[in-house]
Amino acid sequence: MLASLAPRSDFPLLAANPGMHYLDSAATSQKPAAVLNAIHEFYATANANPHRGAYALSARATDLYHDARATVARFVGVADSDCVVFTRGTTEAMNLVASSWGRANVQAGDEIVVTALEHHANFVPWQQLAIATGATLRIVELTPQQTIDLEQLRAVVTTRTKLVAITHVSNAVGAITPLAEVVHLVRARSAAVIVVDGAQAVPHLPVPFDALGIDFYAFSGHKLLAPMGIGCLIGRRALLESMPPYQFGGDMIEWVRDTECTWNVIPHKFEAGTPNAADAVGLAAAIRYLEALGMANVRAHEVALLERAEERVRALPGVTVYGPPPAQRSGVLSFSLADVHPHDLATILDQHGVCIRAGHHCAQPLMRRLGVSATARASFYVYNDERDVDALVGALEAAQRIFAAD
Ligand code: C6P
Repeated sequence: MLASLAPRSDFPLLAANPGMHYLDSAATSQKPAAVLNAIHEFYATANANPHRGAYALSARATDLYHDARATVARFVGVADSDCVVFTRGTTEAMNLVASSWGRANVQAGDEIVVTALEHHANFVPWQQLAIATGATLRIVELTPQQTIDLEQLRAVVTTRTKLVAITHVSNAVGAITPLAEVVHLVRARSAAVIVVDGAQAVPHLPVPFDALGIDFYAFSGHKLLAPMGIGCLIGRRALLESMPPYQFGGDMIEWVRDTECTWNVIPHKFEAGTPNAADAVGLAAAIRYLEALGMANVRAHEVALLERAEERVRALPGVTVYGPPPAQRSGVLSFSLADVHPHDLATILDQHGVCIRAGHHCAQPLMRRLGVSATARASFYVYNDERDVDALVGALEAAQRIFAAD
């Protein structure tokens, strides 16, 4: 019996629901008490508006916010913590780059490269930027195992390419992109800026931003045990410094004159308004929790669970599993069951206490290429164990019996 990596008792929601098999961590993860307590502690002992007060309480809030940024920088391999911009999540980070860097640098005749594997958050901002600027959107197709076709990428990237937007890990099928190869290939052909969607990677894999040599990287806290509403854009200093602000208001200015403004330094230039300091502190607590587990252990645990789940799910009649083999995926098992609509399947599984996501997973370009409108997706994380796999398989068998009787 494969035990969970993190004790279920660390997670109040799971502890309160012993019969629940939560297999939807790719949508959002459950939160350990350590994270909930850190947020409570911020409001109970340090609540003041960061960067605004001359009094000690405000200085404490500012310090905690600053420490949270330093913790993120350490976790994702960024030496210069000023290059970490807090956002609401991956979606806002991508929109920031598209609106700020994109509007300032992309024009008619340029090309923007995306892939057919992208979540809408890393597809629609670039599609809309292309429409607004007259640039051409080029879409890299996939291999039969739903990984990015690197030969296609090689063919599509040229000196006209201004930006390449690519996912580190697919949310819909879990495929991991070999980023080092992508960077090598893009750099050899163009001066394009490389933007990476790390929403499904940072919770599961060690991510060394500086060593990867990419330009922008985005992720969401809520998928790595942290609260919703906090995430990050990481960028190279020179790029961030060259970019115009994305939103205007408090904290992002240096001087405001009647007819013009000058801007604060990075990262503040991109953090207009009162920051989400409490959730940044929660994100730092989540990172410390994951660091204590060890990211190599997190990865090994997920692969072990995924291999067991996949072997047993594949053995069921009428099952199609999407994506490459488990060793090339994060903790995602995306599948369909003969003629059963994934939404019906998810509803039956819910009656057995098994929570999975069914739908297009905000990846409609991929679904179109798969020739389906939706898939069922089970996703594993540190609190899952083999009993969750047993429950998933048992519930799928029950669903098959119901549909066979119809
Ligand atoms: N994917 C899923 O169930 P936000 O909503 O900004 O935190 O993250 C958006 C996002 C961007 N990229 C990838 C690869 C993602 O997986 C997500 C969020 C969830 O797959 C909700 S649609």
